[in-house]
Amino acid sequence: MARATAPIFMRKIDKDIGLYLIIDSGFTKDFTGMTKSAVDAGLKIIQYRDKNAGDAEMIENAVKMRELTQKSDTMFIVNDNVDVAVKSRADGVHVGHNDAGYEDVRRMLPGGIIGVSVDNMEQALLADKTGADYLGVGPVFPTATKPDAAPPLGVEKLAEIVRAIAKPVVAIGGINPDNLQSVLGAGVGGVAVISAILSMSNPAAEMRKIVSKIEEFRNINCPGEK
Ligand code: TZP
Ligand code: MG
Repeated sequence: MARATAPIFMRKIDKDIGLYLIIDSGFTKDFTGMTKSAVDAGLKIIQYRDKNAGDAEMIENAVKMRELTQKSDTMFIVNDNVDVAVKSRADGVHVGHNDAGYEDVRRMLPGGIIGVSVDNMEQALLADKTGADYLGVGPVFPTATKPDAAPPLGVEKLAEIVRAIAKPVVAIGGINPDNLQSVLGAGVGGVAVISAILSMSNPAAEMRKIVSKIEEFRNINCPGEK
């Protein structure tokens, strides 16, 4: 269902995130096509991740992605670059646990959603205490997408973090339709995916497949919760 008016910086994140698609410039340049597919698939969040473009190019792409998500229920998050998030009027920004203090990010993006990447319990507790709105935890499994990522933490440690943190947790790293169930079993609210969607010949079909697998899992394991 489309929102009548989606106030900028007023969307709140709830725990049931489902598939969180990261549209990464290392895999696609079709930012608008992927955004449209994500909106059509009913995703609650997408993220624009671009490690190569300069600010001007990122802003240009982000503004288009913002426009396509604005009147939908899909929230739009920018990776790393708070300035791009502000200028594109994104719903929020996703930063690393050792990026500039979230206080500064909060000041630049008042009311915006701040996601923080963590790879262990200590970082998770700190990010929770210092005001992250949701945590990205991973890599859960080995992944070639982020060569400088920490060693994979596995689903057991992921589950421990989920139990310790009241905020929404999104798992990331090497997640695909085959291992999805084990990640959901750890109790996460969302699963962030890059390569298992964007490297496929039909990314839209892959999005729908993962969305329906998540729904199937929830119907079996959390009946009555909607
Ligand atoms: N942070 C931790 S792992 C990762 C990021 C950005 C990459 C996830 O990509 P993929 O292709 O879904 O493993
Ligand atoms: Mg980062």
